[in-house]
Amino acid sequence: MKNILIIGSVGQIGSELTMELRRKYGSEHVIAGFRKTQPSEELANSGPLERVDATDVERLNEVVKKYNIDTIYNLAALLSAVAEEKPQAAWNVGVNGVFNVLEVAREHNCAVFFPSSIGAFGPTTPLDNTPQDTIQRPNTMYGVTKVAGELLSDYYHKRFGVDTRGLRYPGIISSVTLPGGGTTDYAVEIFYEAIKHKKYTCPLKAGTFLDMMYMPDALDAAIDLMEADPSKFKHRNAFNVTAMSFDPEIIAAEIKKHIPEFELSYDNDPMKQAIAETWPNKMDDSCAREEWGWSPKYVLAEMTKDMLEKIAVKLNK
Ligand code: AKB
Repeated sequence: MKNILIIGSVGQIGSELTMELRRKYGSEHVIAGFRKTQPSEELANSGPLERVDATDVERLNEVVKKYNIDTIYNLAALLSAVAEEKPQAAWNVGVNGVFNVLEVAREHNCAVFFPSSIGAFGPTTPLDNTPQDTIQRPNTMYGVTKVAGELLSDYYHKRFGVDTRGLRYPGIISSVTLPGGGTTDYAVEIFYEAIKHKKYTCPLKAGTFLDMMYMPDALDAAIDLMEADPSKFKHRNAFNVTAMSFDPEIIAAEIKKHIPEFELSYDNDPMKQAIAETWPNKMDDSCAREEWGWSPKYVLAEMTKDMLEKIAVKLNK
């Protein structure tokens, strides 16, 4: 039986992953770890909650021992734009926190999931069909922490046999919890503004292509990877995974099919634009497909329809 700890259970991915894991493994086996932000009622009422901070190794040890944890999903991180505002905090959570989690996992024999990102690539990476194994020289603090996390995860597996596994997530589009301070956030905000005001002002320029994925696929990717038979792995951490690639014009055109009056305008955010231009236009995720059967279910059309329906219900529109 799995006993799972989610660090960062109130974040964009954590809030939905915790509920999905509770459905799958039973609520009492999935501990929602949170730091400052109070968990939603749904999260709080559906299973155990613990205050855990990846940067506090003693507390981490205590919780892992208390619940006999065997699997840790470490989702704590500052997203790319916020990390540029607070580089020291981003390093502390994204590198020291990852190190603490791996140390605790080594001591207590836990498997660890680490979410890396398209942010682990940089200006010298091939932007089209970005290979699994390629140049990684990111020029953002977020990217630096993600590359460090990938390497630390590989190191702990090779050196100590810790069962580390991870993905390079693209921008995640979801309707439950808003992302906070990422470069790809526009692809979520556009849906709220389309429903509320039938228009959206985009911080990224037309022609800025980025990989994206709908939340149900992001959850499946994490859970399927953690359940996969490792005998087929040639890689282990940091699998490229993607589901779609679009620019602001393409997603706006898809929204217009449902809301014909929808209008897109631009007000460029130079920092987000500079970050986006160093990230892949589209990753090659064939290693994930071959080594553990990755296959996304949602492409642009289905994702857009589902998002518009869910956000309309959420906003009572
Ligand atoms: C961000 O934009 O910072 C994240 C990511 C792609 O890792 N959504």
